[in-house]
Parts: sequence; structure tokens; C-alpha cells
Amino acid sequence: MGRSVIVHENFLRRVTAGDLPAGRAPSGPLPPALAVSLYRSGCLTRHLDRTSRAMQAAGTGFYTIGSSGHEGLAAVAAALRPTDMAFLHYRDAAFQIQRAEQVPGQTIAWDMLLSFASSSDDPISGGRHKVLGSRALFIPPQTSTIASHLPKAVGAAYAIGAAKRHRPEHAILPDDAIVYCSFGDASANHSTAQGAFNAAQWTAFQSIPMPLLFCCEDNGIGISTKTPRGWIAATFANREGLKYFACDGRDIYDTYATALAAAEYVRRRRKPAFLHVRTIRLYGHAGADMPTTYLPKAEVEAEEAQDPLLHSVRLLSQAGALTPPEALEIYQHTADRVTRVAAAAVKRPRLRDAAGVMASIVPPARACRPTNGPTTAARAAAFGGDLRAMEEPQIMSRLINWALTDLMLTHPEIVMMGEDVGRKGGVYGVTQKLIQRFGPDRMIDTLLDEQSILGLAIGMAQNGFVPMPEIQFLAYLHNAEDQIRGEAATLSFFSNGQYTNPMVLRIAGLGYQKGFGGHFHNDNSVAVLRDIPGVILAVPSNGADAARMLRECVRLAREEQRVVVFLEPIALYPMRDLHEDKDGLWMRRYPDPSEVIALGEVGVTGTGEDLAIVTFGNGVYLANRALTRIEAAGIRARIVDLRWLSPLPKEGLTRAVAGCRNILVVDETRHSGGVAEALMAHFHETSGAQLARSTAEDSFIATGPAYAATMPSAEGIAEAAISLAGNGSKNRARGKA
Ligand SMILES: Cc1ncc(C[n+]2csc(CCOP(=O)(O)OP(=O)(O)O)c2C)c(N)n1
Ligand SMILES: [Mg+2]
Repeated sequence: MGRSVIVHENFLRRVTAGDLPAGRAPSGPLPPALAVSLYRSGCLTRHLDRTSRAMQAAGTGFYTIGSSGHEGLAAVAAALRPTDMAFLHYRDAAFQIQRAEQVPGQTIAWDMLLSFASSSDDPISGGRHKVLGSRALFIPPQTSTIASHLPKAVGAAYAIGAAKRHRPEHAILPDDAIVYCSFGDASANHSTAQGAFNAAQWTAFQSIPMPLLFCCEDNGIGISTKTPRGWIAATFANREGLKYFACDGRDIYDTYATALAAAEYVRRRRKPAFLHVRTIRLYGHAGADMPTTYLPKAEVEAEEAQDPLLHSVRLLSQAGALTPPEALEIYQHTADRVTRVAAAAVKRPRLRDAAGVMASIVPPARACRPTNGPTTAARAAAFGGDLRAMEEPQIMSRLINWALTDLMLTHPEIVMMGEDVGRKGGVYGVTQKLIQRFGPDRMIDTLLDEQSILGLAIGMAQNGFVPMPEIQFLAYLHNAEDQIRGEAATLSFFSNGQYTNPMVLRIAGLGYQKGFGGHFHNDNSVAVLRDIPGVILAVPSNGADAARMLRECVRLAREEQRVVVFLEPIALYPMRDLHEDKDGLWMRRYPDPSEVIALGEVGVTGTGEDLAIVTFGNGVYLANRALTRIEAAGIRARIVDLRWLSPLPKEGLTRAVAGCRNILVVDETRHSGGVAEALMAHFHETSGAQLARSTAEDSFIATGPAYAATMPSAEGIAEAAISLAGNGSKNRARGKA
């Protein structure tokens, strides 16, 4: 017999017999009507779990992680406001059900059953996942990667204070809201979680508002691995700046009183707190998991004897709020109701095809207030002497700095965050003077933790900001890439476009830095960014393009709610010359702020039809250097700058190479998993041209004289071009003769 049946039968038998578990008498501020409401939410939670299992057995439901044993979380919900954004642990159905009581017009059982049934009517994910969440209840859905939601909860909490100072157009959290974030006891150990606790403490330590209530639901186990007894209290009770509260989650009176005190502390003091709720886990971890395979049966039974619903029946009876027979009636009535509603829910339509599944990968566009751009006076005040320098060609890092300045002047909701972006102005000076121009509120020098930087950005985006986080070097994105891959990129997908976290992530990267860094600072792989559905990856090759592309990136984030990665080639930041010293050919004038390069618009220089060199970033620079030799060999070439690496601008590429007999792909990223693989496949499928590629080796990058030895060079490009197109051009010449 499954444990859910055993627990159900125990409940019926013990309530009927008046055989209720012992415990503390009810006390504290929980009023009788609310106590009954919490019990009702607990019953609904329980029956939704039971029905979910039945649906899976019948093939009408698909996933059965449950909330049984964690019903006490309803009392935590009741202690909060429904506008306190809640980033929930997957066992928090009781929380969501109780929150629905606080908001008129909710049909919570129906909504959750639609989600269990993976119906496309499911109001939160549109049938993409059985997931908790609701737009009306301020509960963004969470991915199943444990702990990855904690960094953004820190960001959202920070965003409440930031929005109080400068409220962005699309802010949704009230000034006096707090953020709530729950997780399991095993998850509390995850380095991502630890980073988030630390980031919250680090922030609060500086008296910066951090109204964040962490909640650890401690059922003593993670799948089959026990949390050492006492560990959560031992490690969290005395943390700097993180006030600790503890309660027994089986006792709704204790839980409500403690959660109320914790919420009050966070709301008034604007400081973080840690609420430790002792719970139990009924029915094992999920699905077919049988706890008796790794725990002694007696232990499982002892846990089941502590069923929180049995405790609630006792407490309600002792408080005079509800008699056991009344409690039993509610329990059974709820069971009947859930069965009835489920029978209707399983008949609702489901997603069937790829287009349906994919419809929410790209978030919907949103209406934004029109912006006029900064006044001449505002620009003069911000740029000062730089305005005169704009008359002359400049290096890329400077042009990016100016583009950022104009964008921040135009859009007050832009905020930058990263290691050393503020006072120092970035490792390469790209964000210099921005802190003087816009203040520390908009130029946030963060702590040294990439997950926290991206979490801050994601959380702020959820409260209407347009964050532009910076990762100092591409190699250090990998510390935190799940914040983009598993978090930022998926939010629109499985909230059916209802929650978004638009941003422009700036990363300094790629190779060719002479004499600096080796493989740490010259990471030349973008594979981890290119395969994330919905994420846009842009790489400029010169300063003017960088400025124009950045403007489009901000528009894409602000108006179309996209997650954009803007990868800046470090080696091109200071590049002045192309062929020889002081020729100044790689500098550009600052393009007028109205000039934009649209997503998908590729760059083409030259009109030659013998050869198209298709490349990006440093490759564009190298191809331009190689051009003299290529042309001297009688080959008429054009250079195509991809600019937008992902999604691949297929139409633009096809137009750019039209009429070319040969295509040479030059790719500074690695041979395996590099951009060339996609480009070769695209041209193979769409063009009759002869193809060749020149890519980096499958190697890390060395420092010292061999710094560029593993990557394409101007000489190598010229040789590859001549060997590919040399004959072609001779043929053309012969044909014409
Ligand atoms: C990063 C990550 N690693 C592993 C898993 C697989 N996993 C899912 S739940 C879980 C245990 C979590 O235990 P706990 O935090 O105590 O929560 P509980 O299930 O007990 O409520 C694990 C290991 C995951 N979802 N994410
Ligand atoms: Mg646990």
C-alpha cells in the first residue's frame, strides 16, 4: 500500500477515535476563523497531493512532488501580505493556497489541478510544467534547480528600496513590501544558497535596505540524505545581520506567531531574517520514491504519526475553534471537491506541438512611456569635456562608455551592477565616470560573487528596472551561468510570459590580449550562451557598431523584455590602428544617439563576389588586416560581420553572401562547439558557395609570446582565403578574357 493511502487512513481513524498527537496548547495571536482557514488550506493541500498521485497513476497527471507534511506553510502565508513577492520552495502548495484566500476572485484548486494536468489552460505555466506560481498572487514560478532562486530573491528585496528612491515605470512591488523566499533544509547547504545569505548579510551590514525573509522548511532530509540533527539551527542561529526565528511547522499557532514576528521584523527594520520551520515529509521525496527503501519503517511510521493535519485538529479543538467531527467533515468535503474539480480539469486541452510549447520563450513586448532622449543641457552636464572629444575618432571602450552614458540619461530605470564597475570604472575603464554622472544607486559596486551579481539583476528586473550587470571576464560567467541559463532565460517560458527579467548583461571577453591573462582572461568560447533558447548574444567588432548595437540591446530589454548578452572583445577596447602604427583605422566617431543597428542586421563591407569572409568580433579586425593580401592575389572579397551570434541572423546572412562563389568562415571561438559549426551548417543548407573555415584550436589560451597561437591570424585568414578562392578568381578572370 502506498504511503499516501496509509496517511489518509490514519487520519480518518485517529480523528474518529479522538487519538490525536500530543503537543503544546494553542497560544498566540492566531484568531479562530483564520485558524480554521489554515486548516482548510492544509486539507486542500493534502487532497491535491493525493489527487495528483491518482492522476499520475491514471495517466492524466505527469509529476507528483508533494507538499504533504508542509501544510504549516499556510500559516506563514497568512503572516505576510499578498503583495510580498514570494519565491517558493516546490513544497509550498499550502502557502499558495492560503495566499489565494487573501486575494478576491481566486479559483485556486481549479488552477492547481490544471497545472497538474499539464493543461494549456493552466494559468501560470500554460501547461509547460506542474509548478507553483501566480501573477495575481505575486508568486513567480520557480525552476526545479534547488537554491537557484535565492540570489534573485536578494535582488528583488534590494529592488524595493531602490524603487523607493527612483520608481521605475514597470515597478510592481509596493514600497513597504518584503520579499519571501523558501527552500528545503538540504538546499540551504547549496553554495548558491550560501552565496545569497551572504549577499543579503553583506548588504544589510552596510545598512542598505534588504527586506528579505528567508524560510527554511526543515523536514530533516533531502531525498534520502539526512540533514544532521540540529544543523540548521547550529549554522543559522548566529549569523551576522540575519535574525533567526524558529517554530514548529506542525503547529499552526506557533508557526503563525513566529512568522508574524519575523515578517514584522523584516518589514519594519528592512533587514533580512531567517525563519526556520520544522516540518515533516510525508510520502517520500516525489513520485514513486519509497522512503522505506532507505529509512527504517518504524521511523517512517513515527513521522507519519506526527501528521500536521492531526496536530491541527487537536489545536483547533483545544482552542474551541472547531470540533474533531467538524474537522473530519471539512477534510472529507475537500476530498470530494478536489475529485470533482480534477475530473473536469483533466478534460481541458493540453499543449501538443512545438509551436505551442515555444510560444512563451520570447516574452511579450510591453508598452513603455515614450522617451525624448536627454536635453542638450543634460548631455552637456553629463559629458562635460567629452562632448568635444566626440568630434574625433575614438577607441571602442570610450565609445561604449558614451553610449552607456546616453542610455542612462535617456532611461532612468537602467541600473548597472558588477565587480568594480563604479568607483574604479571597470577593469578596462569602460564604465569610468558613470558613478560621478549617475551616482552609486545606479552604479552598484557589488560583492565578489557572480551569482549574486546576476541574481541582483534578475530580481531588480522583476521590479521594473532595466539592469545592465557586468561580468568582469567571460571565464567568470561560468561560475554563475545557471543564473542566465536556468533562471533568467526560463522565467518567461514557464510563466507563460507573465513574469520577465529583461536585462543587458555586459561581459568582457574573447582572446588576443597581448601579454595578459592566459586562459583565465582570454576565454574564447561562447558555446554556453549560444544554446540557451531566447537569449540574444551580440558581439561588436568596432566602437561605432558597439554604440549602435548597445542601443538596440537596451531597446530589446526595455520594450521587448529580452535577456541580452553583450560580449565586448577586450582586445578591441583599446585598438587604434589596423595596418600600421598610428594609422588610426580602427577608431570610430561616436554615432549620433539616434543611430541603431537592429537585431539581425549584419554588417557588410565590400562588394566582392569571389569571396565572403563571414566573421565577428576580433575576426572582423583580422579579416580587414588580411584583405590587402587577399586583394593582391586578385580576389574580390567582402567582409560580413555577423554581429548577432544568437539567434543566428539567417536572413541577413543569406542576403550578405548573395552572389558570392566562396565563403570563408573565420571563428575565434573553438573548433568544437564554436560559432563556425552553426555558420557552416547554415551556408551548407542555404547557399551553393564553396565553404571553408578557419577556427581556433580546441585549446585554452597561453600567456606570453604564444598568446594568439591557437586562434586565427591575419596571415592564416589570407592563406585560407587564397586557397579557397584563388582558383575561383582565376577562373573568373579567364572567363572574362
Ligand atoms: C542543483 C540541484 N541539484 C540536485 C537536485 C535534485 N534534487 C531535487 S530535490 C533534492 C533534495 C532537496 O532537499 P531539501 O532541500 O531538504 O527539500 P525537500 O525536498 O526535503 O523539501 C535534490 C537533491 C536539484 N533539483 N537541483
Ligand atoms: Mg528536506
